[in-house]
Amino acid sequence: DPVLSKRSIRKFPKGFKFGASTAAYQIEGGWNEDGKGISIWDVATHMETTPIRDGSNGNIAADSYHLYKKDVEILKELGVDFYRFSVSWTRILPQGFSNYINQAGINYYNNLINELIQNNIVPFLTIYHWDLPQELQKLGGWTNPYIIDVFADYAKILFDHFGDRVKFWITINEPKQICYEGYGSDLKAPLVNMTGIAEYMCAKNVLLAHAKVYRIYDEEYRKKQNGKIGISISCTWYEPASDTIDDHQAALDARQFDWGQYAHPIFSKEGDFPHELKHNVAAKSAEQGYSYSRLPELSASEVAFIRGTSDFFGMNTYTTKMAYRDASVDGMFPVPSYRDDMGSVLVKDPTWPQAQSSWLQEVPWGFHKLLKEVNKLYDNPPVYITENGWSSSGGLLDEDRIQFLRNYLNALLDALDEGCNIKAYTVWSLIDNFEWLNGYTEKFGLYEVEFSSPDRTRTPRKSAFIYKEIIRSRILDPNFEPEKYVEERK
Ligand code: PNW
Repeated sequence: DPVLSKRSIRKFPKGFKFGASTAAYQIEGGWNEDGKGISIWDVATHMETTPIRDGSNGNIAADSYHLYKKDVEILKELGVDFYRFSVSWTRILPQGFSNYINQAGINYYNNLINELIQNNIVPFLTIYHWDLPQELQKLGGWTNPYIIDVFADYAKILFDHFGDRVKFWITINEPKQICYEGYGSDLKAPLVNMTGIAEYMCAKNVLLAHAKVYRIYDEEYRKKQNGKIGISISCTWYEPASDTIDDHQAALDARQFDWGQYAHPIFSKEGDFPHELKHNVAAKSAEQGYSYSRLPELSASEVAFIRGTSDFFGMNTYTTKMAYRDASVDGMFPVPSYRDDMGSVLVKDPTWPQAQSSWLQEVPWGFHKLLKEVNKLYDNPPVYITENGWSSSGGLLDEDRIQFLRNYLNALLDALDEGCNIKAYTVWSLIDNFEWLNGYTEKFGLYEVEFSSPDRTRTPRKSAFIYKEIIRSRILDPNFEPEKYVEERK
């Protein structure tokens, strides 16, 4: 195995950046404070029959709305180069629209950004990480093309207020999770659950909204503000379960449905949705009696508008799955559905280390293959790993997270050696937080948060000391042991 054999002390290249990541709804709390409006996650978590595994919500979460200085303190302690956080749309625009700006929301993010800068931490701002204003959901949210202009209005307000100090922007976090999980299933708010239809309508609007915001930044702000702007796409590696032609096609289709759907229109030379997606959805739609493909078309001018609209490839990546295809696929999935359109069966390998999250297994060689594939498909774009991390059930001695972190960074170093243009790595997450439908049952933090305490005390896990040393030394040393934990073991 080319990845694991190189387990020696390795150095990161000059200029490589390290960060940590969070998202507004998952950490802030203050859900109805100081004029904030209601988002689809406020609605989902307050439903009478809760869809959240432990019945919890983000009303207080890690209370970062009040404790942001503590967050900056621990970021400083870790020594990160940058902090990736997201802005709550309804804190700034309570109804979603730009006619009324809530000054308290502007103040909160000004305070956070200024605190970061004072501590030499670069702010990396995600404009949209899933907390859509409920007022816009009433209009259909991301399935209504009206969202494109409304989103652009919101983004301009952020550029106007924060762009003097924020030089790194993510337009949209993880289109697939927004569209497939939110509209094609009930795995995320707004729980629309209309697969085969809604996730594709969403995909087109997300791409156009992203592209519009990129072009506005490029044309109206870049000269003055001199920043970089891109999108974060969640990418799972799909490995053929065997060497048959069918299994290779199953893995390829899975990759193109999962992330090619969003990456190909933006990063490929020819633009547009990938061939596999267009072909499969059109063929299935015709078979099923639809008079047109359930995948909306992108016109030639839309293709051109979307293509090339990202200064870097923002990659959120966690895991790998096996893909196969055989006669058993027939009738396996509902019709119509995204999964039926894809036509691949996706399975876990029980021998891979398993995290607390059911979908998450440690597969460093899959990360390596993913980096190589993105390099090949999209002509070696600059890649920022904008999320990567591991969930546990809790506890401070998180050896499994440390192993994950080291093995994935080792795979990243291999990809760098082989010519991939990877610029930055961001761990998910800085602190334990509200893990969407899984509530507080999965802990992703380098720092533990005591959710039962009104102070929401943040305590470094062992992995925090490991990450801190990696950042300090810019070296991956598999034998490093932090003093505190060496002490504790004696
Ligand atoms: C991300 N996958 O979602 C989100 O951006 C975070 O808000 C979230 O807390 C974190 O990961 C952990 O769940 C993803 O299976 C979840 O490929 C799963 C996948 C991708 C992204």
